[in-house]
Amino acid sequence: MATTSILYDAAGGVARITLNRPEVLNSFDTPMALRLQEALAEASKDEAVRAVYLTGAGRAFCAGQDLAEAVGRDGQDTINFTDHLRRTYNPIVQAIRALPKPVVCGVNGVAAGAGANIALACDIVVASAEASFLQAFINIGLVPDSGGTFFLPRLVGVARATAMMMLGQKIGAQQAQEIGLIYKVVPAGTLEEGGFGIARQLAAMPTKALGLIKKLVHDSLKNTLEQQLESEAAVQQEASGTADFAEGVRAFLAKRKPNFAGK
Ligand code: LHQ
Repeated sequence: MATTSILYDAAGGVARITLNRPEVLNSFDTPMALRLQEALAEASKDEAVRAVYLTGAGRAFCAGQDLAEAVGRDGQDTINFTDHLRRTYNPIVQAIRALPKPVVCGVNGVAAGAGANIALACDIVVASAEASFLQAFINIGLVPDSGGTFFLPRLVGVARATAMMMLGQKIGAQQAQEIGLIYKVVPAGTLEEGGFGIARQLAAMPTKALGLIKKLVHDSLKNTLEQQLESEAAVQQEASGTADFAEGVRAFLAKRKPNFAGK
């Protein structure tokens, strides 16, 4: 398996994962998708990693499926799409959502097709002003996958989601922020500070509680208010058992800055 299509670097509490096939706008072939799964698993199990930062090399974030692999250069189907999704993108989206640590996506350029939806699966999405989001699927006669039909209506409402998926037009980063598709747009050239900086900041925060917030937010999408209140009550008890809660309270009472260990 090629290992360079995904770069992985863990330092200072942050695992930086870089999609790295810039010559094809970081579009995914199967080895790259499998390698991303490995990278996410590594970030999940490494206790020294307290936040993940996902970004792309070169001018794009990710152009989705490598279409040359999907249909072959002669335009003939070479893969079964159901099997392919189950083996590649679905586990990626599920791994991002299940990872008990915050995942920040730094969208450095165009995010299209499955690439856009992998970005939207992340917990905090920061985009460079020159980035864009494109539900490209319809432009080649496909339907959105990799969670697009789940994330988009929830993020921007049914009207905008349907239009984005049906019209297949690029949404600029500024507009993406305005409609609530992403957290924030930062000036071109400042993603390192504005995106990676957020991952670094999160890596010094109470990791267990961050993971629990993520779980509560995701559970809320399928719960009633009553179930969610119960869930909060149970999860709060869990948070109160962490060393970081003890440290947070101690620091507050001593009027000093807390030093969270992520435990
Ligand atoms: C690419 C790609 C690409 C290969 C740019 N593949 N080479 C799941 C299940 C199974 C099968 C199907 O798919 C899926 C999930 C999906 O993701 S389906 C959606 C797949 N993605 C797309 O349809 C997006 C296709 N790309 C584009 O629309 C454009 O390239 C965008 C809008 C992303 C960027 O446009 P430009 O900035 O104008 O760049 P470009 O089009 O000139 O691309 C630069 C190079 O990258 C070019 O190669 P070349 O050799 O001419 O320099 C493209 O062929 C290559 N490339 N996307 N997905």
